[in-house]
Amino acid sequence: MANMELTFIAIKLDNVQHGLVGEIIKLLKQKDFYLVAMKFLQASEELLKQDYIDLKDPPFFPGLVKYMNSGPVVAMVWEGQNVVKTGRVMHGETNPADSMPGTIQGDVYIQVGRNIIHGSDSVKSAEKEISLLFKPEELVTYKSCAFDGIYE
Ligand code: DAT
Ligand code: MG
Repeated sequence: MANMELTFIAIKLDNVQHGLVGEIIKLLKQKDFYLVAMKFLQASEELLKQDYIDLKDPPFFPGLVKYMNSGPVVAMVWEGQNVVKTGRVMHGETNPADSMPGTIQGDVYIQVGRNIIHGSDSVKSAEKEISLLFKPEELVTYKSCAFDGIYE
């Protein structure tokens, strides 16, 4: 099927503390994406530096790594048609102040440096992020009994 993709989505620590993990899973599931892997971890500085390598030059990089390393995240892989793009639309803009109500960033948070959700911005970066966080055998791909009702 065209554009059947995997994306990497991580819910950051503040959101875990605010107890919104279930809400975000509910939204993605309600959209009929499939959850194919999930783990709860405190990402090491090395892992974060690798994941955010493209952002190593801006001045906020050390603060970003420190913030992300300061508590747990729920890391997930979701599957579905155009899930990378749709995941980003549901995520909202990088800066919560630019995000529309109805998006996760738009509904929940205020400051760019303290945002709550990470979603891959391309199929290529999703592949990289998934391989950083998950072994291939940790991805549980399956055909949902609802598949034929969701896709034509
Ligand atoms: P996104 O999280 O929308 O994919 P990004 O990949 O450009 O955005 O940035 C990753 C994280 O870096 C973002 O969640 C928060 C932080 N960040 C980005 N731009 C920032 C800025 N101007 N000031 C402070 N932190 C920033
Ligand atoms: Mg990004």
